[in-house]
Amino acid sequence: TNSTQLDEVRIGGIGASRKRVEDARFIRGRGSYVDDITLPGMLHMEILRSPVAHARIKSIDTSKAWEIPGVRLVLTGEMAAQRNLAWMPTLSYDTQAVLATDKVRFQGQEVACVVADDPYIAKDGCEAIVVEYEPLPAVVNPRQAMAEDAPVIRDDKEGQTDNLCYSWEVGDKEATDRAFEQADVISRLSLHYPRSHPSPIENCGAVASFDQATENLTVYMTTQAPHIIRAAVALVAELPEHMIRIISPDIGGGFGNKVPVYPGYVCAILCSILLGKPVKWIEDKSGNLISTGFARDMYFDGELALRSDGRILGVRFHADTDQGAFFSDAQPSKFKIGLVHSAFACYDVPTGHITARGAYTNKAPGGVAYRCSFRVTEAMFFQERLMAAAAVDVGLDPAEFRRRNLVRDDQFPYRTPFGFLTDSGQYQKCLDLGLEAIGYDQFLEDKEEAAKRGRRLGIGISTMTEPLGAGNSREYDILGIKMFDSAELRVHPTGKAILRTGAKTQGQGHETTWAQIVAHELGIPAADVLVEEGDTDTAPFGMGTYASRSTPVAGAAVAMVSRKIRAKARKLAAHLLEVSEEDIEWELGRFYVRSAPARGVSIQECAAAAYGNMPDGMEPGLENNAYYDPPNLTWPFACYIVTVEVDPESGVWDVLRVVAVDDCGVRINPMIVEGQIMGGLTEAYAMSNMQFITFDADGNCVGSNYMDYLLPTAWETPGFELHEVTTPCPHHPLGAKGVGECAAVGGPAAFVNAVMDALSDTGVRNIDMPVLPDRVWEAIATGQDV
Ligand code: MCN
Repeated sequence: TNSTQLDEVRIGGIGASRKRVEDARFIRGRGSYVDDITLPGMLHMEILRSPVAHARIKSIDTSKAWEIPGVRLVLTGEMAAQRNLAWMPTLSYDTQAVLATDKVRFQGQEVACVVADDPYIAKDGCEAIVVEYEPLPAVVNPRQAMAEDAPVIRDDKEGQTDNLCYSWEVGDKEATDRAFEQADVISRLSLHYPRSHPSPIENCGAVASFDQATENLTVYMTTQAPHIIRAAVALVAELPEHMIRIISPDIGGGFGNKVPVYPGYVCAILCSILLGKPVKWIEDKSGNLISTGFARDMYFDGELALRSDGRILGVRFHADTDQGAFFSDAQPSKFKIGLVHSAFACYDVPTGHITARGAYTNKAPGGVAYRCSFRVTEAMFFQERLMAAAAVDVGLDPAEFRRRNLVRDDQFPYRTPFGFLTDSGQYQKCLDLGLEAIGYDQFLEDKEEAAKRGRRLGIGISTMTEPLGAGNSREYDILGIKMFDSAELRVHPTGKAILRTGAKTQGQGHETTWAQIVAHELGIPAADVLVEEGDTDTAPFGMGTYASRSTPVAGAAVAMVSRKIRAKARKLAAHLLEVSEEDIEWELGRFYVRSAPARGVSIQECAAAAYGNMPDGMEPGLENNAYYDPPNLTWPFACYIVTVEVDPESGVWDVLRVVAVDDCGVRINPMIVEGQIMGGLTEAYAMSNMQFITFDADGNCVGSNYMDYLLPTAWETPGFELHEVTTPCPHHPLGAKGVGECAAVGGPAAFVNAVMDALSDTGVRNIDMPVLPDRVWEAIATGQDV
């Protein structure tokens, strides 16, 4: 065969389950992470964190720290303030103290930092700092925080006289109230989605290097969004952005944890500017777990208005969110994104109304978009828990109840109850496939049979769609800015290529999949395409990787830039073949003359011509870039079904089977997609029963270590049975939809619904996550919600 007949799978195009090229270095321990960066003369920074959650700082005595040999700098908030750098930018435009001065507002808050010759001296320096705290009463629950007599936590904010962070409502209240008046059945549920933490293997860290000669700043940094961070660093460093280079090297997991700006980054940059030396800061595990990037912590009360045949007439709910001491979610007025996009979006619900409040508390800032767009996980969990409860209330089988309400294929494009446009899907087909795979009817029989012998089996379903691909300017106006992403492709004379995007992989496999898109569009073998991300000096401007936006936005840009390259290559081919462009046909990797198909040139031959044999008047070279602003979000759909057995004596529950049906449109690399789904399900399983982080009345983080906040290993994790439905996205150039977070978002409800189903005869409606054995045992013993 010649290059013209290369089959797409063989060259590693779309649909090829190509092994991840980056794994070759990861599994050999040859990845290069921030902590692997060593620069000449580099110093080390440690952070002193507050041991208490709420206290006035009476004094900070750093004198003993300065006396330690090898200590180069001890930085406090007051010193930062002298450089006008007391505050750092957050996503929400809230102001967070880089280092606390007047008060500490959560346990783990950064109070001072020490730079020294090695990290151990820096740690000794931190221990030598004496801080006098005068304890203040702490508030650790948003509803407590909103009570009249609660101490005001953010008294540093002008005009802030209570702990209310924001409140908003969306939807049609009147129409929704009417729907509830007309309802045959009203089904209610209240629950708490607990605080959780992304816990990537690699903690946050930075190596900041300010060159006093050129006044250029280079920061190696664990960030999911290098270009956005560069804008924030420009503010902090008071340098123009062309003098700042952010390099995000290999990242050991992000999961949303590495989107925000954290005080540690800012301190490292400040210290490097002050000292004129490279400064490395590597966060430790406990620092990461108690203070960096919490998520969730939302209380829901809601209800569904139902007709007796099970059709939903309307939905309304209220959500109270614990924001922690600083507001690190998206901007308040835009906070609705995510939650409102996704709530009941997969169901045919005529009307809905949501109210929400956020409160400041003495906890570390919450609100990181942990493997979800803002608050989607919470919304989907509440939705699917309420759906399960409503099925019981209306006397329908939960699968049948969903089938009656899921948006039908012929309803697309479909406006969700809160006004967003979903454009494609086969929801019923996914549900049916899931039911068939799990052997639904047989399981119900087995369950009944087992019950006769005192065994408790349960089955839980969760179906959902979510908006993936933050990028669309109209439908997803995040932070009030337009979003997009970018790709730049340079094909060398040999036909080998280098591709750079504005996204930043943290383990998702972009180095593999972006090359597959180029292979698909140009017929260049994927192995001949080198993918680079994460360096603001070389990569085109982009918005980073989170909210599963990379395939929908950056991936589309990769296709678009490849198509631009192909258009120029076509001109080169016409020149080489001495025919007009109109007479040329394209097949994977080759142009040929329509009337004489044997006469053709490969894409590689065109590349060579671009650098020496181009037609007169043509600009040399074969490179281009593309910026892509998608016309809509992408809307993947998923159906997760879990079966469990609960031991009534101990409350322990075992997962029997997990079936997942995911429709993320065209899969670029099916194996990577499956990996993403398995990873998400693993996190969903852990959230449902392993991860316990709570705070005592004084705001101390209980369970601030990995003995209590358990990370799932292969040992605990159940097996997953994955199935696929493909409904191409109508507006994505490749028909792909995002997938990175679906299973983490939709999974938790399937596990909890399964346990609740096993307890269906007890009258218990809800057990809050984590559904620990003692909670299950108590629920069975008392017949009460836990
Ligand atoms: N993919 C595909 N076909 C599709 C959709 C996706 O082949 N139809 C592939 C993509 O090309 C990419 C991967 O699947 O290699 C994930 O793509 P996408 O859904 O676009 O998500 P992102 O790349 O934007 O990743 C973000 C998403 C999020 S929001 C979190 S959080 C998360 C996640 O991905 N964090 C992760 N998965 C993670 N996986 C790892 N290993 N580490 C993290 O930190």
